[in-house]
Amino acid sequence: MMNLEIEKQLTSLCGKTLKEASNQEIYHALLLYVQSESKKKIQKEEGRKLYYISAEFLIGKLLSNNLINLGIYEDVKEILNNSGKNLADLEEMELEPSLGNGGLGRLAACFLDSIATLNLLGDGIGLRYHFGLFHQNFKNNLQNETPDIWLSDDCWAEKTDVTYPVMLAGKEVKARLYTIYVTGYEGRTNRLNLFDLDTIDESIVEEGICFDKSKILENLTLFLYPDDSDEAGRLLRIYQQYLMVSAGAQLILEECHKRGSNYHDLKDYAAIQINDTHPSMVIPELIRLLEEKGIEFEEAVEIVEQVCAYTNHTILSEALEKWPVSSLEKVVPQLMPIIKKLDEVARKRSDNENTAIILNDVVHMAHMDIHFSHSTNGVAQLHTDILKESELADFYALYPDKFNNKTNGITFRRWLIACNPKLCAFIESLIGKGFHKNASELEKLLDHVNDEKVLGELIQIKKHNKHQLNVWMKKKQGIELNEDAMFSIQSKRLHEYKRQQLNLLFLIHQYLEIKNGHKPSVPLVSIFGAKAAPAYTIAKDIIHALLTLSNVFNEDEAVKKWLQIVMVENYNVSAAEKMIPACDLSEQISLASKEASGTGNMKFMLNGALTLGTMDGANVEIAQAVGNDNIFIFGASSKQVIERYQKNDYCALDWYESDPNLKRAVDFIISDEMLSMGNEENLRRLHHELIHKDWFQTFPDFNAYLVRKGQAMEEYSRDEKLWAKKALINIAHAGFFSSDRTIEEYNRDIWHLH
Ligand code: 26V
Repeated sequence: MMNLEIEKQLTSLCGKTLKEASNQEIYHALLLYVQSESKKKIQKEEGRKLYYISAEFLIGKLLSNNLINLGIYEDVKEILNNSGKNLADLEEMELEPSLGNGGLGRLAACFLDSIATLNLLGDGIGLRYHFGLFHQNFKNNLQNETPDIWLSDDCWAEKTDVTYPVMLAGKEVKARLYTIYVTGYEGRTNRLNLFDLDTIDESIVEEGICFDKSKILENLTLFLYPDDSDEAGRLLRIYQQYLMVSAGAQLILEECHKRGSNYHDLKDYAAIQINDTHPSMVIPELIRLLEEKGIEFEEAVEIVEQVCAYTNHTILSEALEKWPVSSLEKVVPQLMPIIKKLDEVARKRSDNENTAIILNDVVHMAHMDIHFSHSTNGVAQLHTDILKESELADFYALYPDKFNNKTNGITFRRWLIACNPKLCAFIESLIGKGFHKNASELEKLLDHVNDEKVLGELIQIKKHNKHQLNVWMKKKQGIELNEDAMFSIQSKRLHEYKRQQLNLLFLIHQYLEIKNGHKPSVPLVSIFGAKAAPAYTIAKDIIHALLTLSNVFNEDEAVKKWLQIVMVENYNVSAAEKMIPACDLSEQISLASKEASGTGNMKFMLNGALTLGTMDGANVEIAQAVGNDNIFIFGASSKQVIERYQKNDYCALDWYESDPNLKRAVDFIISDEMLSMGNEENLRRLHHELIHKDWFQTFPDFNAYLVRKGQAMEEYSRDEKLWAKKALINIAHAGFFSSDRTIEEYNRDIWHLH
């Protein structure tokens, strides 16, 4: 019945039968159909409403996800099959919106899914970038960047005729609202509100991702996070952020007013979550707008503090935004008097200079957030503890009640149901479908961990997923994977603190051991997915070294069978959906204390990979959940690392000189083999950086990493059933890492919706 109705609608939208229609026409019809079905699930707005403001929403492709959430995925698949069409082909046609850099943006997308699924009233506010995070390709073993195109006629973002005036550097521009409907799993529909200017000109893009940064009206939303290594780039970021928060704040006030707010009671109508410091200007902007409505400064400050809450996503000081007063004076002169008054208020609240907002003519955005919001949260227990004990200790002393932890989570709809249909169906056959909405039900799997048949099936599913990844890689990059090998995957942004270079040193060590006749217990395919920021030289050198090493292995017939490095080009959400289900060993090897949470770690665990990791971020909570027998932990603790930084006595050269294995691996980077296939400049720079800086302390953890990874490989090769049992235990304990749980906690402790 359902099928007939859907088919009728699709046929009418195509204007011809599905058999006759092209894939493009069917895709378009499906988009319209899904949008109209989603709109039917918009509910009346009652009570307080959440606004999640974020410069990034890494939503990924939407077609399958929306079909799943609307409960019509299987129906549509069948209808298409009956007409000789294939849903997977249509999925391939969708251009992926990569409107985020990594974890922070993906988290925002998972949260929108969970908010709608839990039937909570909450919209996102962000920017409609014309190009997402750059497209990465490899040429001569180097990363190249080109624009990432996602806008087309078949785009999920609907243009509206709603606009808001925004003053940028004294000139008024018109921010236009675009809407993407966000439908929860068997839940309500909310909105993702994205702002843009009509004046953007895509033709000003020059070579690669370069463009004239001075033409603000033409380039403001052209790219996600332009390079901020020069003044124009930094200014552009302020322009972007202000466009988002000013239009967003006007939308919030307008909506609340329409629903009956007199502004004095704004807290009864709105909760605003500030995702990192990118949207922090919403605080002074709201105060400015409330003053325009006739509210006194003191009361406006009070209202904003009741409404706003702030999430911190990193302790890395270079990532905490601080804007020169002179830049803000230029772009947002209307905000500076307010920020100065807020600084005075802050200085009255505490005479500790460290908690001031303006220091040496620089505005500390995070400081403003903590003073003038009612909640500051970290994103994993360890991260929150570090914020309280060290990074933000002065603020914690001032506002102990504002601080709280909200351990990140992921949506199981995308990261299990959609990306791993075989595993999902198998779990359903064992414990039913309850876990779709109640993730803790996965614990029922614990009843099956000693069932040989179940473990056998789990092994088959992993084999199938590895095969699928192989097929995909062959098609995409012409690379063939050894399916009988263990697949270890490290996929995340390339950053020294995440330590892809530690993995590189391991691979070199393994290679040299094989050359010396010491075969590993199992062949290893080491897969990477990682984009380096275009201006991040060392990160690019690490990519170069990995690609070059991969060539060295491939050229060596004896080694090739045992060791393979695969760099997946342009790692994005779609690539992650293919890679994660195929993983045996999940590499989460950041320097302890540096990774605020990580969310890839959760995705891998849910898909039956075992974690090889440091006691960092949410790894700590994963270890607690699964127990030490079911995870491979290694390396220095966050306490040791923090102490080393405090003492400032870490000397990479000492470690290098005192460990022959380490020295051998590091020096291989500039060996004849490497230099004959790679660039001397890149390789020498990396070698030098490691020996003389190694800022993220890979050397002290090198041996522990070798040993632990060796153990993991040995266990994997010795007893596949035992490995599968451990994988099943990981899946069973993944429930805590559902973003539904995270959102329930945000709502319980911060937003108080319903
Ligand atoms: C940004 C930058 C910008 C320039 C210089 C270096 C640098 C280093 C790190 C960052 C990250 C900023 C915030 C962020 O994306 N944090 C990530 O948030 C995720 C979601 O909470 C979390 O899982 C990741 O651990 C955390 O790195």
